[in-house]
Amino acid sequence: MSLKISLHLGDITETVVDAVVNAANSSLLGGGGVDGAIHRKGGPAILEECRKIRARQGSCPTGEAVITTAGNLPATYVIHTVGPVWQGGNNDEDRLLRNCYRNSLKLAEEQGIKTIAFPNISTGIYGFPKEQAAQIALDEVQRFSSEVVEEVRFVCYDGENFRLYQSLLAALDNE
Ligand code: AR6
Repeated sequence: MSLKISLHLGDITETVVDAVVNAANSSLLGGGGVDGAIHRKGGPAILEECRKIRARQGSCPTGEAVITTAGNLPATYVIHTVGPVWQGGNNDEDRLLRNCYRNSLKLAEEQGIKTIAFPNISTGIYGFPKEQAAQIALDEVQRFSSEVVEEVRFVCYDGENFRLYQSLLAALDNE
């Protein structure tokens, strides 16, 4: 079945879903942006599980995803995925960003997750052009068919991303 898509403007750390996705870095040890916010509000239990994952598998490659508890967040899980750093567009950035969405959704499916919220991966500190990133995100979610995952919520923190998603979603509705 295809997934229901919804759009919100706000802070993903306040989102009530089964899993929120974190735009992490490959160290999995936290950082700024949404990663910083998730670790700050979620508390030390998230970092503790990230450290265990690192001890098991080493760092998380770009485009891959891992799952931990959500600690004190209202969500149950955090799926940490590592977006590509924008380097001009000729370094496989599109494919790697697609992998982030696809691998996060696959992991959600494996864990029996019904509702999942994504931030706008790579469009902050990592500098990915916002419109291109939004098209990739929507396209990957539309391609993903699941008997488990029911709803994907895009949580935009800035108005520019929110308006981009609004117009792309409106165009889809009119197709
Ligand atoms: N809720 C939802 N979205 C947010 C929040 C929030 N609380 N805070 C920021 N955003 P970024 P990246 C949006 O920079 O570009 C970290 O240091 C933000 O407006 O968080 O993938 C990691 O450790 C933007 O649209 O992630 C990595 O080193 C989006 O989240 C690096 O940043 C992504 O911005 C990853 O960079």
